This record gives sequence, structure tokens and C-alpha cells, in this order.
Amino acid sequence: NNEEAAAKAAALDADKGAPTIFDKIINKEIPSNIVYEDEKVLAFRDINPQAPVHVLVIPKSRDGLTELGKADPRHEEILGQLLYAAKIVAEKEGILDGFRVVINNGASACQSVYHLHLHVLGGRQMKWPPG
Ligand code: IU
Repeated sequence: NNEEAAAKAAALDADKGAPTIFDKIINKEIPSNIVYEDEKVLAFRDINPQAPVHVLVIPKSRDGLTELGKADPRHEEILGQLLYAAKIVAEKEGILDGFRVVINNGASACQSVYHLHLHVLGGRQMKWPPG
């Protein structure tokens, strides 16, 4: 379908080094609602929230991480930092008692932006299995 084709095209562009919308958010060319930021990581509210708390946690440098499936050993440290930042976000948002961290990888998992991002979701009862 159209969405899948668009996601595949976006993945190809990103693999060739094309910037994504997240670069503009990182560079503050596009405003975002920042929840947490440090030297390596940025966390900001999703523009289309799927839960009362929906925050995206991204590496400031994509460094080839268009998707988790492209990770290699040099990414081990940033991957840990992203997951730890997800915990800090959950703590700041007051959802440590129940929250979900999601990574959509690839078109068939509905990934739409090809710059690795963790979704931190909470503030409501989550369901399982996810769709
Ligand atoms: P996905 O896992 O690639 O589907 O997630 C991309 C998310 O980025 C999605 O939840 C969008 O709502 C969100 N997003 C955003 O927060 N700001 C934007 O400018 C764009 C997408 I484009």
C-alpha cells in the first residue's frame, strides 16, 4: 500500500544519508516540546500522541542508525544511553509504575522516520499484544 511504499522510499533516502525531519528538530529549526536533553540524546513529545504521555527519544547523531536493524558494535554505548534516557523520561513524566518503550523497525513495523527513535508511552492502561 501507499504507506508501506512511502516508508520504504524514506528508508532508502536515509540510508543514502539524507536528513530526516528529526535533524531539523535536533537543530531546533523546527520547534519541539523537549522533555529531556543531554549531549548525546534528545527526548521530545510526539506530535501525534498515542497515549497521554508519548515521548520520542533519539540520538542527536544518527551515525548510520536509520533503524535498530542497522546497529553494529560501535552503537552499543548510544543504545544503552537511549534506553537509560527512556527511564529518565518515564521518571520525569511520573509514569515509572507503568510505561512502554517501543521501537518500530522497518516498513512492516510501521516505521515512518528513518532516524532511530524509542517511543516512551504511558499515562493510561496499555494493552497487549500491540497492533
Ligand atoms: P515511527 O515509529 O517511525 O512510526 O514513529 C515516528 C513518530 O514520529 C510518529 O509517532 C510521529 O507522530 C512522530 N513525528 C513527530 O513527532 N514529529 C514530526 O514532525 C513527525 C513525526 I514527520
